[in-house]
Amino acid sequence: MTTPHNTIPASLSQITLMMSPRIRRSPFYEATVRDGVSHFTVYNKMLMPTSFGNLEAELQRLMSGVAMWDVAVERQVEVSGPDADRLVQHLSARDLSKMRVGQGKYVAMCDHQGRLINDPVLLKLSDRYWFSLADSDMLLWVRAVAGEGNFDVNVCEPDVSPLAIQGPKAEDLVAKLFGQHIRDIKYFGCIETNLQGIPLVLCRSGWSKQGGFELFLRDGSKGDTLWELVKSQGQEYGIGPGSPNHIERVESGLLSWGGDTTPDSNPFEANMGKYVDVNTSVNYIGKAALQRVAAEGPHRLLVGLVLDGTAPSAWPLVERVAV
Ligand code: THG
Repeated sequence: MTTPHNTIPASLSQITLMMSPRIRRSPFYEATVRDGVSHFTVYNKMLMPTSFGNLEAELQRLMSGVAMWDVAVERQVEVSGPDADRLVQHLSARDLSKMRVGQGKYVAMCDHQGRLINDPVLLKLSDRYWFSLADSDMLLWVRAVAGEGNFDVNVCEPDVSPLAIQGPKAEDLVAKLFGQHIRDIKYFGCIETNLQGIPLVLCRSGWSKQGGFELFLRDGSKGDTLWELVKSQGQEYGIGPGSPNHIERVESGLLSWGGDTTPDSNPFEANMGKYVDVNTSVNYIGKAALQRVAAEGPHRLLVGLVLDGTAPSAWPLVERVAV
């Protein structure tokens, strides 16, 4: 794996030079710099840590301990108001008629030709929905669709920033922070709560298959406090900083929209077919096109390959390139 071309050198002076509203900082940014972030990428026009300088240790923590990730780049598009249910269904290629408050669902958002334009986790809260997005400009899309269809809704990007706690020891840490009741939260289940007065939504989710939760911080001014709280309570479990890990997610078969997909991919090609409902009475954008793809079968398919053999130990995980 070579260093991606959009990786930014971690020296603070170089980062500061690049700062503008075009590249936003996460509420956890200062904390990640203090904790030694070495690489960033840009996702949803925001800096996302991609390494803290030791990918082997970061993978090890994820697989056998617990890791904390600044994933504030998973921006939310919030939909509320009288027509929220109807608009959210119209935007999602999945039957949401049985979705209850406190549930999350992985949904394909498609355009009218059935192209996959985002693959968010959709959360249904007591009075609003959040599309927790992958890396594409969905605020524009959702507002345009709402406006063109005269939906009576409010659509915004709220001050919400997820912090992921992932790994086999994540549940113990989250139970220590919030109480034993969190062990009953089902996969993608979410509750509106707080941690020492910091407002957040706690969800059993995260972009790994090692188990864990995401803390959706609802007040960006508390990012530093939340980071330090999780870090200090996690010491006994050996917590350390990390980031969405591409070794683990490839081995676990988790989709990276824009990484594994092209602008023309449909959800069947991307192995999201099991989350797409074509035989349903509900209507949504792209349904007719997706019914055609489902009937014909996809023309190409994203597959995983297992390379059988041992890599020479001299192969570095990351190759440094001059910038
Ligand atoms: N959490 C939150 N927001 C996110 C992500 C996240 N936004 C960006 C990105 N990740 C969205 N993409 C995915 C891709 C896969 C999964 C979640 C979000 C995922 N998939 C499982 C699978 O495919 O096996 C489970 C799906 C299911 O069983 O319903 O978890 O991680 N907040």
